[in-house]
Amino acid sequence: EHATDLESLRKRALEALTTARDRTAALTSCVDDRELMAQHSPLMSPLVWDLAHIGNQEELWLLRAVAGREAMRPEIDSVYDAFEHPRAERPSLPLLPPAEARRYAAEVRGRALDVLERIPLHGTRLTDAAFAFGMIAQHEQQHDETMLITHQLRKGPAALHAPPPPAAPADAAALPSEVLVPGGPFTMGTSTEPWALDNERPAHHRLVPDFWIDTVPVANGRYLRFMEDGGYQDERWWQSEGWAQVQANGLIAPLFWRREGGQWLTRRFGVTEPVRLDEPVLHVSWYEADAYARWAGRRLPTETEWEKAARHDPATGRSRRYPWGDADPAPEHANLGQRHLRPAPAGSYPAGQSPLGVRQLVGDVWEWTASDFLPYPGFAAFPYREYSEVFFGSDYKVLRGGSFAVDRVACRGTFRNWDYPIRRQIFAGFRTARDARDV
Ligand code: AVJ
Ligand code: FE
Repeated sequence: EHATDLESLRKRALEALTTARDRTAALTSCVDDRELMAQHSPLMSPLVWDLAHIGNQEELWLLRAVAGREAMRPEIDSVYDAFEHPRAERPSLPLLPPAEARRYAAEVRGRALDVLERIPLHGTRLTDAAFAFGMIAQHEQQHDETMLITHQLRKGPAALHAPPPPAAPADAAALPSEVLVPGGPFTMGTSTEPWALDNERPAHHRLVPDFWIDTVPVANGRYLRFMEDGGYQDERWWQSEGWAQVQANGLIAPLFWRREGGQWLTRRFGVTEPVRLDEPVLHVSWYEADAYARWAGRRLPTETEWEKAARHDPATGRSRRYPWGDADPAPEHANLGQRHLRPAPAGSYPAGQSPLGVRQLVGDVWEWTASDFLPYPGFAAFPYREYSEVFFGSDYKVLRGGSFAVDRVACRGTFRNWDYPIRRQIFAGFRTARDARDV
């Protein structure tokens, strides 16, 4: 039965790698070569850098580390090393031109699938090898989300198209605004999920007091009330670095919003449209989320609270893989995988709700949490320090849940994302919480 597990891991790896490559191809074939080479924002790499970096990481881990092969093109390693060159610098590097980058990534993939097929199914090394394939599929999907952000920042007419998500279910308007999550012990993180990354490990116990959490992510309509109440003009709601960012940049609304003819418009992948009041707010910084919460008399949930709301099953006391249970994400559970290029209305996806009725924890928008990105007790860097360890500390805030741009291979109840609290171009929104001790 061990062999069967490994065989199914192999099948999953093949499927995850193929899904990722199809998405990479879609994101890099919808614009011309000039646009692939261009830098659309100093915050982002040229798309063609992401493309060859995806291939280079795959070569490093699957061909060189797992299979012990020689470097195919040792001279390009430094160009595609994210730590050697910050994003702003990447357009001036000697990048492989689009056709060559595609050829390189395809050649690496051909060899990697060969390795996947031949790798012995017995022996301890396989577990690490199987992890490496999952890690590389997740890595490619993470860059596919990064490339989608580049598309969102790009000027000019739409290059990407997708059908909208389904309308909100009938009960969305009648949902309670918040849900009480009972305090007590709960298991955070995982030691058993095969493709969980180092920062999600190990499973450990945490104790949280009772707290209330929003049933759905904060929607544009509610965020507009903060704006109309002078939220961006009132220093009381802001942490000092956030207030400085508001002042320095004249912020009055989420990124991509614009006021015209008495209404708020937003631009999404090249198309301008009115802001929808029932849609989760998107493209706000951690400081904006934090200021909104303070204005509302609430706060952001901690990362522990978020994970308890998403994974704790009060009936069994067990932590599950997803809010809906242990089953892999299906389209009825969550808005994932760039199937729709926008969040679904707040209150959507009743089939994906937690046992306590919290909705849209996974998919739609990344959710800012109150927490800094820190290691769990017992953390061990794997397979390399630069994946997570070098980012631990107070510079980064944790985001949870995954956006509409995330593939299911790179999202779990335990999955942790992180970014600088000033970032607004990422597909991030939030929900709020409050202590229950006074109630
Ligand atoms: C986990 C999304 C913060 O994009 O910097 C990609 C993922 N790590 N290549 C990032 C990642 C290496 C990472 N985030
Ligand atoms: Fe990377």
